[in-house]
Formats: sequence, C-alpha cells, structure tokens
Amino acid sequence: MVLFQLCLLRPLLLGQRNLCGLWLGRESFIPARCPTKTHHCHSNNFGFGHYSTSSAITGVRERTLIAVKPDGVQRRLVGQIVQRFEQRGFKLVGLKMLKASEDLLSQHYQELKKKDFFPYLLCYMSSSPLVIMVWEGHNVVQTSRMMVGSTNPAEAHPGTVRGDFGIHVSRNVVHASDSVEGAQREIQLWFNHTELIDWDCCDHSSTTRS
Ligand code: DAT
Ligand code: MG
Repeated sequence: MVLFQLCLLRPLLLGQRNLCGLWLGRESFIPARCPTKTHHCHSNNFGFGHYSTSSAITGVRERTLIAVKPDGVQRRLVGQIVQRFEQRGFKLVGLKMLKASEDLLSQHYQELKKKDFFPYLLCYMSSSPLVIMVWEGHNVVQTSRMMVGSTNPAEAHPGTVRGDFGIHVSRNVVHASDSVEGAQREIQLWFNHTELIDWDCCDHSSTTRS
C-alpha cells in the first residue's frame, strides 16, 4: 500500500505525465516511465512515448517454448495458434519450421524415455514438420500452459488450444514448456541464441502496464 502510494506520488512530484507503473508481484515492478534518461530509455516510432525496454524489467522477460506439432501443422492451425498468443499480449521472439530428428526429440522429451508410448511419440513428432516458437512476457510459462490446456484433449477445457482442436492425447496439437527451468532448457535445445530476436513492441505500454 505504501509502495503503491509512493509510486503514485513520485511521478506527480517529478512532474511526469504517466502515473503508476504496474505491480506484478514481489519481484516485478514495472515503472511507468524510465527513471533516468539512460541508454535503456528511448522513444519508439509509433507515438507511444518513452518506455523502458523489456531488458530493464525483471520478470517480463520470461520466455517459453511453444511448438505446433505435426497434427497442428497438417491441419493448418499454425495461424490460429500464433494469433492466440499474440492476442494475449505475448511477444514472439523466435520462430522456425523444421522436421525434427528423433535424436533431438529424444532430448526434448528426456523425462518420458521410460514411458511405453515414447517410441510412438518420437515417430509421430518426427513424421512431418513442426513450427517451433519462443514467446516472451510476464508469467508466460504458466499462462501458456493454461492457454494450451490439459495434456489429454478429452480433459482440456473449451477455450484452450487442446480443448478446441484436439481429440486424442497422442495428437494434442501443441507443446508448451511446463516450467521456467524447463523452458530455458528447451529454448537452448531448439534455438541458437542468434535466432532469438530482442525487440521492443510498439504496444508495450498497452500490454504490460495498468
Ligand atoms: P504435456 O505435453 O502436456 O507437457 P507430457 O510432457 O506429459 O505432457 O507428455 C508429452 C507428450 O507426450 C504429450 O503432449 C503427448 C504425449 N503423451 C503423453 N501421455 C501420453 C499417452 N498416455 N499416450 C500417448 N501419448 C502421450
Ligand atoms: Mg511436458
């Protein structure tokens, strides 16, 4: 409460136009404006004024790996799946289409090696192209899991990707990392760092501030 009042008062005292930033939990406060005119602060080209780049904001740079699986690509669902993440306000920082090797998939699904469906999973996932993406934003790992829905589409809620497009657990349309640590491992596995793009959204102030 005290913090809220302080952040509300500070811009007024400093004569700044923007009011309070967004409190996103103990670790993540997004200031309404860049506190100093440092190199982190710059104008964009879209008339949204100054803002801090995401690299200056703790917690907003969380990233996750999302993959449209072979059934999703074959059924031409890539656009609809990308649209859901864009509409939610997340930022696309990496995207590629590829046919994955069983070796790469085996590393990706390393924790499932002992499952009886593992060979079928590798065979299916390597059977045709995947679209692999990295999305960035506040709490993106957990939110993506909610957007994707339960592993078994029969149990996934309507409104989730799997609940809307899936029927069987072995053809559940998308992959989403299940933890921040898992996401970091998977992103490093699928992407070279030069393939990930740091860029500033022109609507940054509309998606990450109150
Ligand atoms: P999730 O993809 O929701 O993280 P997971 O990591 O437990 O689920 O499993 C990875 C994938 O393996 C899952 O998306 C689909 C496949 N799979 C899981 N359980 C299965 C089963 N019982 N039969 C066939 N495929 C299964
Ligand atoms: Mg998983």
